[in-house]
Amino acid sequence: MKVRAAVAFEAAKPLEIAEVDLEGPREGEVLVEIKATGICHTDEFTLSGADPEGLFPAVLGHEGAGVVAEVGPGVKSLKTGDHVIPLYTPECRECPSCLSRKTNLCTAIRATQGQGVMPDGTSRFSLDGRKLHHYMGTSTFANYTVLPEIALAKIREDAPFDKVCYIGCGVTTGIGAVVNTAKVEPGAKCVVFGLGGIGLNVIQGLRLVGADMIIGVDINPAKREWGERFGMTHFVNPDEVDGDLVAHLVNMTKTPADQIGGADYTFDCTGNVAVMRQALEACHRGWGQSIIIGVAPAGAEISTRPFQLVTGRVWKGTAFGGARGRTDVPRIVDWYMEGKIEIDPMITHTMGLERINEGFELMNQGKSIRSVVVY
Ligand code: NAD
Ligand code: 022
Ligand code: ZN
Repeated sequence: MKVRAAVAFEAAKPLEIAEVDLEGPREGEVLVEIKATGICHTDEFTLSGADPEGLFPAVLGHEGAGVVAEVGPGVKSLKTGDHVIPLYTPECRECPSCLSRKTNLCTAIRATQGQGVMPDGTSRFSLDGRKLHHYMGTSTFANYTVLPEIALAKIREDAPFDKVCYIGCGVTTGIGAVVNTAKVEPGAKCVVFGLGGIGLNVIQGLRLVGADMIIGVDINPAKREWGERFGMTHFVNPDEVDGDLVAHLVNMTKTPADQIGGADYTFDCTGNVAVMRQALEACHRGWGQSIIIGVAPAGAEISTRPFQLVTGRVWKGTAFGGARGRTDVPRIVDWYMEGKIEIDPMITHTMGLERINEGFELMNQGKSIRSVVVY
């Protein structure tokens, strides 16, 4: 069939809207009509050419929501008309990783997903007979896409596509980092570095679980208001701190009863390795945990003195908020529909596919929290 897609033909060039060919679903695959998709940093990371594993030409996009249009042979858990969110971290429930219950990083289709093809090694997308690569197993920058059944979460039908698409990456990553990875308890003192589309979701996750102190750190003063909107209790602009930022944060968390100070949990939502070090070192001696969410530039390294870990601070990372997509994503959609979490105010821009490059510009200039393309 002919579908409308924003195609990344080569690195560092704008996306081009084109009519491309999409083959129907094969064994275990599902054709989905994408209704809306968010634009996220990883799409830009790949499009810019900075991603050493980026493949071109490709149909990018990994933050979508839509409706099942057709199921291939052997598909049991989905039917035509079901509402779904694509998962760049699938959940097969059969591989050693899924069975371990210790990680959400399903390995069932990992190799082919990284190679930009379906699990059988071929692509469903082409243009004038030339193969186009899939991206993160999702390719949501097209009004129809094909995915493996295990890479789709079935969601309730009253959820608005133009909002819940954000649950396909940013919302689940931020809230999941709090709930699944850190397992933050009520009363905790927390610091969130970087108040963008991820950090604001960490903040609302911390509010949800009843954290006491939610300190937001951002070099952009406009983020104070944004943080407060979602539950931040204190704001620190590193450029306005006299002296050392880490010492300042540790001081803020001190009490008469605890003169050591430090956060119970910190979150890096910047992708900057210098910030990652600050986030670890702002943790409380003996138990503080720092969660790395930000994706650093290719080849970047983190460092700290081992003493920081010897004295009980813990460094952790998280992919997709540690969420098992088919199990956890429908619950997060419920939380949104029940008013337990907010999404609408974070979607600062909505546009048609023909203006998708403007969405990338807004993100690159730091002018948006989230842009959503509606088909
Ligand atoms: P964003 O650009 O919207 O937000 C980043 C924020 O960090 C901005 O507000 C910026 O002002 C602030 N910042 C930059 N440098 C800073 C510094 N030195 N100190 C304090 N604040 C600083 O980005 P986002 O959409 O929120 O994404 C954040 C990161 O999370 C990215 O690296 C993204 O790739 C990553 N991410 C990871 C996962 C995962 O599964 N691990 C999923 C989604 C996104
Ligand atoms: C999404 N991300 C950043 C912004 N939006 C993002 C990027 C990478 C990962 C997660 C979220 C990630 C962490 C660990 C891995 N990935 C490796 C997983 C594994 O090897 O099992 C990751 C993922 C998908 C892809 C590449 C890296 C891909 O499909 N190309 C989950
Ligand atoms: Zn993303």
